Amino acid sequence: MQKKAIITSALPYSNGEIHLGHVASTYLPADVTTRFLKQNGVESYYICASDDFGTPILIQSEKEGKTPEEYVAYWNKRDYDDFSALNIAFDFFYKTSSPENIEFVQYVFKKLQEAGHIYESEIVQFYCNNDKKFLPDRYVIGTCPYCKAEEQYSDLCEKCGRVPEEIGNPHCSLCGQPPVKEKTTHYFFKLKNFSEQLSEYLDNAPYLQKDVKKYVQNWIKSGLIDWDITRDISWGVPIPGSSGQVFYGWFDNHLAYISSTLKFLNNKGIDGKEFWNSADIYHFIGKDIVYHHFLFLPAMRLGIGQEYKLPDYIPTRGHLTLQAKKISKSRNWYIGLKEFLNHYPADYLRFYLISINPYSQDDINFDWDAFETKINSELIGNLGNFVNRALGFTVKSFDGKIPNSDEPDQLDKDAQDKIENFSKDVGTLMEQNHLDRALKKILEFSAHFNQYFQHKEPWKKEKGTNTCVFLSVNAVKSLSIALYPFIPESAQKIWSQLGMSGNVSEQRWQAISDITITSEHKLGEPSPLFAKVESSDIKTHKEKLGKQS
Ligand code: B3M
Ligand code: ZN
Repeated sequence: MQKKAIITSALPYSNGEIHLGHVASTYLPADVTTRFLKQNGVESYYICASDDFGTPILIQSEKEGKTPEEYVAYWNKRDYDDFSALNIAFDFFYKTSSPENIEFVQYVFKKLQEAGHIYESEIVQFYCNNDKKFLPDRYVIGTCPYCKAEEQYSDLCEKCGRVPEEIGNPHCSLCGQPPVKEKTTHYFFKLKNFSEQLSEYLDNAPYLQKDVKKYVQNWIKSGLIDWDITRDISWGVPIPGSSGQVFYGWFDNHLAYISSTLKFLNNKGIDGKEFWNSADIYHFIGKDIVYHHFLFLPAMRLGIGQEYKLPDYIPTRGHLTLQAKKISKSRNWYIGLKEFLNHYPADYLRFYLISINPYSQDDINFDWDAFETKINSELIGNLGNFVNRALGFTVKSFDGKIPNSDEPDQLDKDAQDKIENFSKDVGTLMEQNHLDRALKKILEFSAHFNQYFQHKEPWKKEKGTNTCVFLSVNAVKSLSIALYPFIPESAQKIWSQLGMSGNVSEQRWQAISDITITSEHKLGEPSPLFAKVESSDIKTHKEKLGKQS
């Protein structure tokens, strides 16, 4: 671990509400990781921004009778509010349409141009005579030339993840008519120039996932294509010296990782550039944007002489399906984050999504019944039960005052070992990005102490009761700190019920393994942490899916 870190997650388009699919792959893992790094004394900042530019946003704003500026301002705020309700704690949430980003994008373009990585070329662009407009990117649908999947966007095949050079059987996504071709002059970024350097970067980046590196290396081997970075639309970062054209959204959006960080840090009186270059850089993404983050983004940074360092970590996770079916907004097969949080606490969603989400590109599935079982049996039956039992018993039998421990027996010694090894056991997995396994370890710890409590039978008030209470209360303290990155609200509740001062967020990770609650410490007021998930509600939620609201 470096002493500093910048954490970003894929920038949400300002074009619709955040749903569970977004949260699972990027925002939540990034938030848990940032909280963990902060607990470890790493000066870490979680930076994000809304992705404001592009044709889809322009068209949608027109449909709604708003200016694009008004339209993206609405979604920027709405997304931020929804994320906050899930306790996604960005240090800064900005936007790709900020003056700072626009200036930075133009600066990067000029540097790339000076370095010879940009050229101009007349191209023929799809144009729809029916809709009277150029049809960039998503506006043309057809067959992927590589994997032959049909009905793919011309700028990204969602089946094989590649960017087609030329799509087969093209048709307009607005009206379905085959488009005609018109001439226009565009700038191109020489991605091809970077094949060797990119390959070397991947080979030498120790923390990038091996399997992702492998298939990205294969893409490089089979030949990269230069990127058309111009768009004939009005909503975007203006191309210097060109009238009316703007940059392609993927040219400008990832630069907002840097421009937003600079703005935030410089405002704090920190030299942003120096910080960036001496920090670990994390970009959390979903697997559909691997191409952009493993090739395009590093190539652009290489192209400006690594003025800003390349990512150390690009944690890439799979897609979320819902009840084993692909999420689709148009078919109402999705769950909005805001809607979900009207029914259940943020920590329920955080707990469930992290526990089913491995550090891999495997797709994961949100299942309402599995959610009910996880919450009721693991979060409540295991964790909630142990915390409530240990604290409740201490209050009832010792008036909330921790007793002095007496001579430990073997069970006590094992329990003490568990506490002493806990921070390392969980911490190692966290450092390796295995958040799901780390959470599992925490549950095992709690289950162990549930059994320990059961075997020691402190309610009999025999010899050994004091030690059992002493160690159990300390185990609750360890749990509170260990759970903080995952379920911060509940962790704070446990902290308060323990009668501890300050906030659990301020505790160092290492303190998990310190037995610091000593005799005479007085507990706070214990109360149940969680309410059960009811089967009847789950049934209602399931019935609602796929229906118009
Ligand atoms: N706005 C959303 C996506 O494709 C896109 C991410 C940009 S990250 C620089 O998932
Ligand atoms: Zn059309």
